[in-house]
Amino acid sequence: MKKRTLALVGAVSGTLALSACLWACAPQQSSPDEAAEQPQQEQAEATADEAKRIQTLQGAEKNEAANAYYAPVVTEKEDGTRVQMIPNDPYMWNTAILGGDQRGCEAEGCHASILDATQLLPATHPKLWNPYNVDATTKFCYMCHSKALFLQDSMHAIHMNSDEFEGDCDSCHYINPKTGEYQLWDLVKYDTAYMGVTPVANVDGDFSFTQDSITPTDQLFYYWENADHKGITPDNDTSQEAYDSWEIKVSGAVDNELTFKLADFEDQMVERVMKLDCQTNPPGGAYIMNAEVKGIPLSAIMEKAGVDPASYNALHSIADDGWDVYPLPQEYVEALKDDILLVTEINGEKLGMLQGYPVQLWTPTLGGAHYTKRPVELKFSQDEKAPVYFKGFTNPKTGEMFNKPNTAVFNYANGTIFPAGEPIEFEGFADAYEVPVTAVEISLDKGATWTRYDLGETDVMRWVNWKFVYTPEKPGSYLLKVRAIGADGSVSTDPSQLFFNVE
Ligand SMILES: Nc1nc2c(c(=O)[nH]1)N[C@H]1C(S)=C(S)[C@@H](COP(=O)(O)O)O[C@H]1N2
Ligand SMILES: [Mo]
Repeated sequence: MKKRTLALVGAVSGTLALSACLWACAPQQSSPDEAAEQPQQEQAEATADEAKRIQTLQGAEKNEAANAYYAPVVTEKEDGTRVQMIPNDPYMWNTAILGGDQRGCEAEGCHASILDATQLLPATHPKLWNPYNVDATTKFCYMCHSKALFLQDSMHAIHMNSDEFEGDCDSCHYINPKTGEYQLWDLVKYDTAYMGVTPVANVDGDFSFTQDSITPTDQLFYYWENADHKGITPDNDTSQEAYDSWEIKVSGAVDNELTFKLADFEDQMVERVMKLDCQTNPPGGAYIMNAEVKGIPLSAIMEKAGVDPASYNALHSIADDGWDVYPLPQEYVEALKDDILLVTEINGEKLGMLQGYPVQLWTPTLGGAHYTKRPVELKFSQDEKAPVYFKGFTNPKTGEMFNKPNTAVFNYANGTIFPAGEPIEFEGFADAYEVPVTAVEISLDKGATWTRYDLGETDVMRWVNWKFVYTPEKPGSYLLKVRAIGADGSVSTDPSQLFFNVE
């Protein structure tokens, strides 16, 4: 079994794991030359020999050898963070038996990250990245691929038809011993499969929150899907000339059709702090920003064009890439026209190319899909069917909201090793689109108990940025879970989590 051998090589040597990975999973790489392959082969044989030798041992001797050989791997990230992805356990259950290092998308010899994997597909795919260092999971995929272009279909076909993939069902799946259900290993390993996660009931720490914090410009997420859904990231002109000449037409059920330039409304621009929460921000994902924005209120434009509230039921914002996917219903426009902005600056600077330079329509509290980048036309129309707006994503299997309320745990990589006895500052967001978030709840025992932190009244125009300072009492592996409560009584159906270690 080639795959097992590779994985064992990876378990004992990071350098060898890398060369094994290129060989196993990157078809575009030329295969390593004979000379380089030779010592690797020997090493693989040596480690396979040790596994065989352990089988022949008994008692304390076996324990000692197995504990050394199957100890979970600790790696060091570029920034010096030490990371251990698998909890320690006295039976080496997690490694020797379950083979945790050989399972999941980022197993030894497989994908460096699932974000990169999307770019290896034979079709174009929107580029994704992980703002606030929040690890991507397959939940990212599921948000778009649960109603069409089914993930199950594509992932099974691509892996089973691949010359590189040498795994089996167990590589990606976990068969739940209680229900018999095939689950995704990566999504359930800490909750269900692994031993050695220390539970702390009714966890207690220092909780605080703010709605004033601003997403640093280098952490502003971007998402380009384009009207054709092919997701090719554009390379638009970001010159002053492009800004000065940008024209937006106001059309449809208006008294005066007009075309304006951004500078025409310079005097009427306002500044706000507002959030942008992607409609398909996955549970635990950080496709959200809270930014200082400057822009033209829609009400100023509507006044100039002369819009009669009774004459339309939809506002289409049509972009130069054809984006006109999510028109706004009349009631929403009329209620929020002073807050809907044509944004020309974020955090005191002109928009970046990825944010839709020179202008993006901000439709506060709605899903990010409504925030049209590079609009060229605002059309007030009487549509056959009044449009609906999107404020979070429904799980098609359960009918419950996937990401409303939603939270994420920022900054720390999964598996981070912290020093014992020192406070850890966890941080993240909580948001529920147009529903105020009223509480954040934290669990350190896989959701058996939750400690509630009430927020009082919060502003739906902004995110909730929470902080939780916690000092773990003893060394071990832990699983932090965070969920939020909405003013309508809703509770996150899929809490965010961070696996971490203390030594
Ligand atoms: N023209 C255009 N506007 C667009 C999109 C797009 O693909 N094209 N994507 C939408 C989606 S789904 C989101 S979440 C937001 C993301 O905005 P940002 O890139 O500024 O974060 O832009 C929206 N506006
Ligand atoms: Mo989105």
